[in-house]
Amino acid sequence: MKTALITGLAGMDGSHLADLLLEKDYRVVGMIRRNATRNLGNAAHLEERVEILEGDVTDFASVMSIIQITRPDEIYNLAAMSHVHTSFSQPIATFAIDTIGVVNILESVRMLGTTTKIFQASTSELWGDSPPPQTEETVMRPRSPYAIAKLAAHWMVRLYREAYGMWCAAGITHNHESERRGPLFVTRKISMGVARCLVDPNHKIHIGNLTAQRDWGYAPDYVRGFWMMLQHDQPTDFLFGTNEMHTVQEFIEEAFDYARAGNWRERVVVDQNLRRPAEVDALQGDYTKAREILGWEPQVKFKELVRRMVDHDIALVRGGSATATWR
Ligand code: F7E
Repeated sequence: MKTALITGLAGMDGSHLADLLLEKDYRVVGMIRRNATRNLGNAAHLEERVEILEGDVTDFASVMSIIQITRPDEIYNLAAMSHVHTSFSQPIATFAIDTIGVVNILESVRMLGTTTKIFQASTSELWGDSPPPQTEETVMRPRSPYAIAKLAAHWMVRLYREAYGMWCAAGITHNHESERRGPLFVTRKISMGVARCLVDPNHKIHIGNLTAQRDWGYAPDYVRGFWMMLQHDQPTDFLFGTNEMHTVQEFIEEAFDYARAGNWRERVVVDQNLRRPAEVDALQGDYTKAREILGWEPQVKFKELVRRMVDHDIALVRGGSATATWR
């Protein structure tokens, strides 16, 4: 039985990955941040099936001791401050979590001298304003504290691979979403907002900009790619995307059409306060390398993704458990 250590277990990707690895008969250890109250977030349904250890990626001692105690075959570093807009107001915390976090893992494994394979979650935000479509070779021109912190982490992983021959690699993921997505990301904001519009004639959805273009895929497809990367014999970085690009407005239109929620223009308010100090306009991931080397393909594309998220949130609203106003 293989052991996997997942940092960020309670997040969207962490919980989907744990679901996958449990199906594959892994022993799954999840690291979650210390808190006065235990909050497993998206991983609440896994409480009985995974080992939960409290620790923080920014704290070298806890990272080192968790790796030493659990002796994982594979580490998936998914813990991050992942909200790009927030990174502008919290650049230092973002650097601590998103850069130092992976260095703590790399250093621990290097010092322990184990053969542990390490997966690092890199991001399409690394490409910033490099024009689409992007590939692994596209020049990286990051445009947020989040992206710059992740870029440093990305290069650290590469450095440890080249300098010390360690098995570590990054998955450079374009936007990926699911029914478990946090409500402050634009897709979930829209799917929850549309569901709310069906039951509340006065509800408005506040959106920062309608024209940004993203390559939106389905998170369970992407975590399958992370696992496939670590089963490959060579450590090398892979891009995960769907090679499609849609505007925020298209996501809104698709969601309103599918939910039959009426004219979206009467419900969406463009709110300048939600604009970022610097925006990344267009991201589209050419995933040829992952397809050719790993045999990876995204199963769920744009329309199906929108439908799944909207269906889920309509069910939540109708069940009465999603009554908050999301902004
Ligand atoms: O924004 C625009 C926003 O916050 C998508 C993270 O997982 O993917 C995610 O980062 C786009 C941007 O995701 C609102 O300006 C308009 O252009 O859903 P998002 P993100 O910033 O692309 C990458 C790959 C990651 O690595 C990140 O960790 O939508 N947008 N109006 C808005 N975005 C938000 N959140 N809220 C708005 O009202």
